[in-house]
Amino acid sequence: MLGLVAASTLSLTLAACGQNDEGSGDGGEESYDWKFVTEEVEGQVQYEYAQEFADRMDEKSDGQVNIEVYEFGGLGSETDQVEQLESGTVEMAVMSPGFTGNMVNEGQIFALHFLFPDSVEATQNILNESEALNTDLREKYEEHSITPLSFWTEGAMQWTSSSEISEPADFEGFKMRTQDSPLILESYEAYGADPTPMSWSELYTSLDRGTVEGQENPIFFIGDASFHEVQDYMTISNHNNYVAMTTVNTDWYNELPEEMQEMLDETTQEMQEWAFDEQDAQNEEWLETIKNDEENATEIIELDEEQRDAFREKAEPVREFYREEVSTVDGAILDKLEQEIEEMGGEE
Ligand code: 6CS
Repeated sequence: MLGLVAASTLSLTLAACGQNDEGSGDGGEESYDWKFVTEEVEGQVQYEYAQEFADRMDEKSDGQVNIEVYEFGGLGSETDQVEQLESGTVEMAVMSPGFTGNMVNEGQIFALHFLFPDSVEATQNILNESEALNTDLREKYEEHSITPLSFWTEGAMQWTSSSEISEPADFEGFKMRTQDSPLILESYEAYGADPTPMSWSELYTSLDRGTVEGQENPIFFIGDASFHEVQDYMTISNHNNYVAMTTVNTDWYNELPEEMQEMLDETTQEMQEWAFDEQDAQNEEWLETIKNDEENATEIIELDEEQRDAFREKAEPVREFYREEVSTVDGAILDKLEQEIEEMGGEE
């Protein structure tokens, strides 16, 4: 009887780690079945990232680790996925901080416009090296059972719209779709816009019907999700970088055997370069495709520095709002990040 209790306790513990004692790996070794959910679909950066991650883990572990990758949609909305990771229903997720905006206040730091350098490469270096993000912000997420193992860019963000946007006044009363984060709303209110949070699964139809008039995203996503088909303008504003996080459930991760944790960490680090190259190639390719799509002509407006400065000026007070109204540590993480950006900043 005791043996039975002990055995079932062990298998419960193992199941909680996505770990099977029966083992399908070589020589009867333990095997691991993990779920990895993404906010994007096949072909898009997050999904391809997770698939590559799964392949590398499979190879390194000699088939012991089996990661099932989920496209966006199958497991609910982006915020549903945040809850699934938090509760441990899924072990791994690529997550955008915008969808944790109502949970991890400090994570909204990525909503601040004109914070990171203009160069995507310099931004990625900061995401790799920053202690403010990789230590301090990570701890804030861990209070909610979410461990961000890495931060990586999916490219510079641009605006698409049904009317021209080249100066802040063009945003006056403009119905802007955003992710569900109070600071993203604040950022667009600072330009005079009327922001509405919604899942991207509803965005094509909402743009088509005029429920919203514009949105922000990296170019690959604008093209792959066909938003340019239902928009007339794309403004190259580079007002922010789209940052994604590779996240794991904190308790699950902490309870993994050491060698599995190391394999995960090592793969996460290797994938930083892969992700950079993937977004770079996809963003470049989609820019050409959008430019050459004569059936769905999109007017591309490239903002010059003076025009960007006008937006930068309006965006500046949002940092104070973050410090005073959003941050639970009086903006300490932002202060540190600003200093790191200054030190590592790049092109200026
Ligand atoms: O705009 C969005 O909500 C989506 N954009 C990207 C680049 N990835 C997933 C996210 O949900």
